[in-house]
Amino acid sequence: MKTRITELLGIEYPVIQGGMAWVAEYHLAAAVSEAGGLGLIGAASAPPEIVREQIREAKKLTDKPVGVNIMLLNPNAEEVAKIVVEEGVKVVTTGAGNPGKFIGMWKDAGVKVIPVVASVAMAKMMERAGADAVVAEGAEAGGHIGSITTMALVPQVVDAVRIPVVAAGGIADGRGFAAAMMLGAEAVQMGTVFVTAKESIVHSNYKQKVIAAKDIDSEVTGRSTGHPVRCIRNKMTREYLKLEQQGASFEELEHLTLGTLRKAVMDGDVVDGTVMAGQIAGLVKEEKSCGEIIRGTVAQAEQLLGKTWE
Ligand code: TUI
Repeated sequence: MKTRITELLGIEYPVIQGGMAWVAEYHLAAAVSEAGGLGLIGAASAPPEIVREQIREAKKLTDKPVGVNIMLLNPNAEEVAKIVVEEGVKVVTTGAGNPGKFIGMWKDAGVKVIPVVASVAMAKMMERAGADAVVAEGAEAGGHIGSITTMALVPQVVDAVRIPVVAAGGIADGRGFAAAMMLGAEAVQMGTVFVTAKESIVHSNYKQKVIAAKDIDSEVTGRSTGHPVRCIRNKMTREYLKLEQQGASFEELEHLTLGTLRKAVMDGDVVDGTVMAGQIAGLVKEEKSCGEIIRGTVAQAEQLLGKTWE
């Protein structure tokens, strides 16, 4: 299955795993890459030296390319940006901001650059800055999101840039994959479904929360702070939204969520923790291996599309 993305990245299937904070560590990333997709280590807010270790551990598990996602709200983003070059990482994706100031350094080092964008304007800006592709992520996605849906965003980004576009947000099977291809995407990025992967180290309480979620079980917190985050409804989101409605300050709201994603992912506290997941969680019904997820998605899409993207 060839697209400009499989060619660019040297991967078998046009499937990228989201660079999810705490979730996207080296076991998951290596398993996705081994299965023929592109696995990503999510640097999130991890200390830079931990990211270096993660990259080295992933390389012990697979010879295939594993990328790194750099979360640009992280005050250490610049240091992480340099570490990916030092460690010979072949592809970087970015989220939650404008990676413009790092793109030159990465291109000089031969690193492929794929910023995640949530608008046409940002996609065009990234193309001008030298990005190799963009991920157009719709507001169905989990975690930090923009405001436009995948269905509306992807074709508009496809028409606005010449570089290949990866669709993200609301995709968890071959139907979503096929739909993304019909919108003009050349690969998909999936997050939520990989949270529940057998190779994912996420606490089983978190996986079960995603598996049990229905279509309407996510909320968006932080709209008032400028950092909207989609997560599954629980005691934490109820408290957050109540405070937000009462006009709580940015600091108060930040304080409430500090360390709560870690608490859910690592300790399995899905009551007071933050359980980030996309709206497609309702479609995710069981734990599968990364290979089963990727091959199942691609096989279903192939049947639906009759390989029309070749
Ligand atoms: O980055 C993500 N998803 C994330 S990051 C994250 S960690 C976090 N936790 C709490 C609060 C905030 C972040 C959890 N999930 N997805 C990619 C993405 N990027 N979605 C939207 C954007 C985006 C938004 C604005 C990209 C660029 C942008 O540009 C604004 C600017 O700087 O001009």
